[in-house]
Amino acid sequence: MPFQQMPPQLGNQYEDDRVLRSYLARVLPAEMLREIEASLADMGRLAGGELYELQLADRLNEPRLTQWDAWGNRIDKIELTPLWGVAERVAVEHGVIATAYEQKHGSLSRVHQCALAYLFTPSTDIFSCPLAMTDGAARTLLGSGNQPLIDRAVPHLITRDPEEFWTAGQWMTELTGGSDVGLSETVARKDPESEGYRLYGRKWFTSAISSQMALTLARPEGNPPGGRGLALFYVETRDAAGRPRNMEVNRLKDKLGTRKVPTAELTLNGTPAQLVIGTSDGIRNIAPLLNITRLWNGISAVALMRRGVALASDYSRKRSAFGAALSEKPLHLDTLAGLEAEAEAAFHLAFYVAELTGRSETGEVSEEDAALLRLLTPIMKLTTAKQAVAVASEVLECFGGAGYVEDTGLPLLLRDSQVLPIWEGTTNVLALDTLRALNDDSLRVFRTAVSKLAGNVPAALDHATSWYTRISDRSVLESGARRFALTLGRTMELALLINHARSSEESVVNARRFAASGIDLIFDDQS
Ligand code: MFK
Repeated sequence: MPFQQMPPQLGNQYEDDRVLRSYLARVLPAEMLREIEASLADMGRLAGGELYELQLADRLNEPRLTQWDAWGNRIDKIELTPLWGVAERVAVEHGVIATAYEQKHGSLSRVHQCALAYLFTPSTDIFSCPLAMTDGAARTLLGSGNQPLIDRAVPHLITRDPEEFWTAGQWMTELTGGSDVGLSETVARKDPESEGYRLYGRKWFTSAISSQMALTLARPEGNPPGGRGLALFYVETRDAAGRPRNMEVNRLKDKLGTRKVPTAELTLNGTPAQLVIGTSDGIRNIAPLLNITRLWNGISAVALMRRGVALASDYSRKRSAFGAALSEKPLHLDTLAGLEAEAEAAFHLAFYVAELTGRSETGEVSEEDAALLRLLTPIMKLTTAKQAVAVASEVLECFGGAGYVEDTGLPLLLRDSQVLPIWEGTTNVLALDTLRALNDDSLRVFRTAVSKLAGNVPAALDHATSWYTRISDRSVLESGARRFALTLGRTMELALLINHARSSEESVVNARRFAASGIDLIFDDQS
């Protein structure tokens, strides 16, 4: 018989996930875990089975934009890939959004929801993107106090009925920039025929244009330049016949990854829109959406890391070289162990932010925890995103040439991970947001949290603290902001790992390894 290589396989992605299971056993009351475990095992079964198979079979399909019909009518029809259709139904029926809003288990519902999202994400071709924006839109609308819009849209966003479900878009990026949103040029004119406005401008990078509604920013005529002059608007994207409402989809983006996400360039030609909250301060008002999508970014990062590690570990038992399975080769095992440590550290940080987010949503959060959440959200997003790219790259290498070949489905992991440090704020923008959220109080709260979790303050945190308090020159502070934020992120990951290892012995080895993997990135000469 000629040699035939067995491909990697996945089992039930909940049952096989030691880190997820031991984490949930630690943070959830036993009764809650008993209640929700079937929902997690079900999602784990789908993610390791049916959805994964569909994902591999669907590999070459991409969304399509048809701008004109046969008779010259502008239709801008978007066709999605088959997996996206299935993914939407699965997400809705399994409550991947709804769980966080039904709040059957109070603040821990957010943890339950993030666990579902974590299991769902790696087999569903970044359908997590529209879900993240939908979740963020629901949270933003609910916090806006705009009852007519809440009544109109939120039931669709958080439903468990696929027929009723809407996704939401988040249209922020314009040609002037994805980071410096205050430069937005879209203008909002009062609509004399209604209570609302009409939007005119170009949106340059609008993810998941298939959404039924969107939250977007525009400048009401007469408002000053800058972020404060923008206002937050609600848009319903299509009319009853399914045609875009006074807007044109110019083209879909040709991207490195997330190719199943129909990301578009739009021209708004008088698109009807309604103010969500006030006539200014759009950036501040859209921040709740950003903070939820940044949480999803972190959950997606740890989910993709977990998927890579699961595939590489399984493959190591199926692939032999130099006389033994890779799983018996010391250097290969060492490589896998390094990946597992990074992935587990990142996991605990993302889910810690989920816990804090849940408590802030149910009002159970202390002032200190609120400050910690504000600080940790950008830190978590930027740290886990960088880890995801590094882990995905190493995972591909664990497969040798097979990891570089498209029809194994493996390159997708790297391409899709690469978006994580870019969208929702690049690493540098979020490092600067970390400085925005940092003050003496939040730094003190951060240090107290680390010290409680780890049992002491790691030297890296003392180093970061003394660097930060010593620097008075803003340009020096900015130039070191990324290293500073990553040091805080990795320090918190280590503290969370140490804490988890107290109740889960198998995490001890990951904590030891992670501690030796470069926590302190501060560069003193910069001062
Ligand atoms: C897999 C799941 C992933 C999710 C997929 C989603 C796909 C969607 C793809 C996209 O749409 S990507 C586009 C996302 N865009 C960004 O993330 C923007 C990145 N840029 C920033 O975050 C900049 O830091 C920012 C635009 C906020 C800077 O703008 P400004 O005008 O210089 O902000 P400024 O003046 O510092 O802050 C304005 C107010 O907002 C301040 O409050 P006050 O008015 O009370 O002073 C800030 O404190 C507040 N603010 C800013 N960021 C905040 C925030 N508040 C809370 N949380 C934040 N994160």
